Amino acid sequence: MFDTLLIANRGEIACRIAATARRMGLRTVAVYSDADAGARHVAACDTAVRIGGPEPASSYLRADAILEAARRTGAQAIHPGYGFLSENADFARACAAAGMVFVGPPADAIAAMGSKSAAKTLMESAGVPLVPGYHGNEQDPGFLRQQADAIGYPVLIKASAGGGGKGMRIVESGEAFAEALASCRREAASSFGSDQVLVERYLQRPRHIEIQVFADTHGHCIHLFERDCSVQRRHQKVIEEAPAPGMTPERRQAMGDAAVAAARAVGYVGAGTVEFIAEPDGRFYFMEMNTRLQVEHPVTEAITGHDLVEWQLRVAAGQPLPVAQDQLTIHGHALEARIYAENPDKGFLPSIGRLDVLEFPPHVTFRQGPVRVDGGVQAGDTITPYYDPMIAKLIVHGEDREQARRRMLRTLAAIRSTGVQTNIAFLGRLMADPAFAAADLDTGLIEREHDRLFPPAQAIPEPVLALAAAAVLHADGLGAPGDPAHAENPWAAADGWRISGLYSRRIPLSDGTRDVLIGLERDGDAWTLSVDDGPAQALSWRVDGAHVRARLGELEAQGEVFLQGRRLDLFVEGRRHTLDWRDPIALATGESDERQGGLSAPMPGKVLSVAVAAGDTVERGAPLIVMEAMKMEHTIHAPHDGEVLEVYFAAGDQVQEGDALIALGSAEGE
Ligand code: MV4
Repeated sequence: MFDTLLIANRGEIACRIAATARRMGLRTVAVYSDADAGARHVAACDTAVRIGGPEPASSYLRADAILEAARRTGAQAIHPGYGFLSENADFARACAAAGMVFVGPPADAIAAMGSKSAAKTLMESAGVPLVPGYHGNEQDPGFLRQQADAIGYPVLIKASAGGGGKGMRIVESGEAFAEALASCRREAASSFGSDQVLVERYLQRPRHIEIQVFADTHGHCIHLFERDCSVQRRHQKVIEEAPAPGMTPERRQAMGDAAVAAARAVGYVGAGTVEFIAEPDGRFYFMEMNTRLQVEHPVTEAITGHDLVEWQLRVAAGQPLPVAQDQLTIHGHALEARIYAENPDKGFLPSIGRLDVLEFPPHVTFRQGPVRVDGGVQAGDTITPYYDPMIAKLIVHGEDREQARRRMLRTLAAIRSTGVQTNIAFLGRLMADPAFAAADLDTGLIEREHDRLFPPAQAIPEPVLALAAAAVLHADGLGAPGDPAHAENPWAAADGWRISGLYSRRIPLSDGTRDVLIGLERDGDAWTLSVDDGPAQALSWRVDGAHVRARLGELEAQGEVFLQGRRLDLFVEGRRHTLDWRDPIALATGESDERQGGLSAPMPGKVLSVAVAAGDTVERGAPLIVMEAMKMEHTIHAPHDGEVLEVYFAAGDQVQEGDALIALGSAEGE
């Protein structure tokens, strides 16, 4: 076994690899970019080397800088994690050329699985089942149309060099084929540099079932059962689980055998995943092979009891696999949920900013157990636009699926995070969804359950308002006067008035969709609260740290409240409510924050198109600029009616976070 391992990655996976390497007694080397100098993965390793700027292209994707870091620190092995250089055959070769062990498969195996159509040809000859279709080199449109007719519609045209759902076209009929082919070719050429396509029968509601395989350099190749990753949105996995609900021993054996045959056909070594799509009747077809460790590997670790990173390191050091196929069994059921800094109500737009609070309940551990969290960020860290905005993965293990599901629900409700938007509430709704609970899984689940998963905004519940008022009055020093923080406290009652024992103040709050005005009155020791000038109800409260109890009339409420600047995060009955204190000065003048006239970039990115020019008059809500940030499109809309005074950027321009994009004059006086 080598004694020093360099981890050529960041975040959650770098922390996870470091934990196993250290447990095995290895020295660990982290690499980091300028955006990551204070990151958890740096602290988790014995040594750390800076490799460049915040953009992946100038750091985590730089093979030269990583190899130099390995040489300087005396590392003999490099673990690429996932993403970045993990499936880069040239990097695997460069490691070997530099005398380093690449913790992954042989470069030729990576390359063999890199082209979807070549991989399918190879799999066909290895006896691995494929979706009926054509994946050869003949690309004449007439020929491909004949193939599609023979397959039967609907068919799917896919870019041979594609993957992850990009460059695919569903074709419903022969008449629509030529146009779809041309459009798929154009996208394939511009996205992947090759316009080669393949044509397959289109499965309407497939399940995504993948098999974890492992091979060593001694000729052993085994599988560690399946994972079901059907719950996805736009080809991003959301929930993964093992075993797959409804799997029979016979089907498991057939899929496991096919996956091992696939791995053997390319001379595989190390950890890999063979991805299949499956039909409701259980028929399954090879899709692609991922030649690396996967994000969702912890569910397999949970049900098998083995540490897959330890196996990777042993195999890379030339040791045989620690167990044979017949020594593996499945224990219970595991679920993984990916927690992201993103806004499900805005098309899952990444949410950039400082993670002010991040607390997991005490039953959570950072290693294998009933509730495991794998994370790469901690409270105080910033979610930047440079990397995937994952906060953590939550992995629960139960005796059966229902126990695991309940554990997941309970744990999600007990996470405290503030500062960025997260998908935690969405994950909770997904876990509670009847179709998910009944394991009625396929890749269309999130879309089909849309109305249940994206409920319309509700009025802010009264208990939440009572707790908000209590927390504000408490922070305001009512009960703790003379607090030195008081002067800086935006919640301080600048707008209150006192005459003898009487005191009154109004707190304007907004949850982003609704505004509410809390009215508070004090007479001696007695307080009342009214909502939007409705009837006053008696209010009393007690505060213990973040924990607040309040009584409003007959209503008893309790929860945790975090105050940060003008923002109030309340965790009540398993749900987070974020309320902003609306600026009373802006309210008084009828100006909201956006009405200052400037419209700024919410995050760094590129301007894709500009819909307006100086001199145009626009109505509130009109699209002004489309930008691309974090691989997603984001449209900037007019916050109010007005005249475009100036446009500061053109299509193709790079913009920084906070850059003013457009000056919009107010509509008044026109
Ligand atoms: C398919 C398919 C239906 N029929 N192929 C999407 C990404 C790539 N890995 C393969 N994908 C699909 N290929 C045929 N012939 C449906 C999908 C698909 C999908 C597959 C796995 C997981 C999620 C998916 C979501 C939409 C479409």
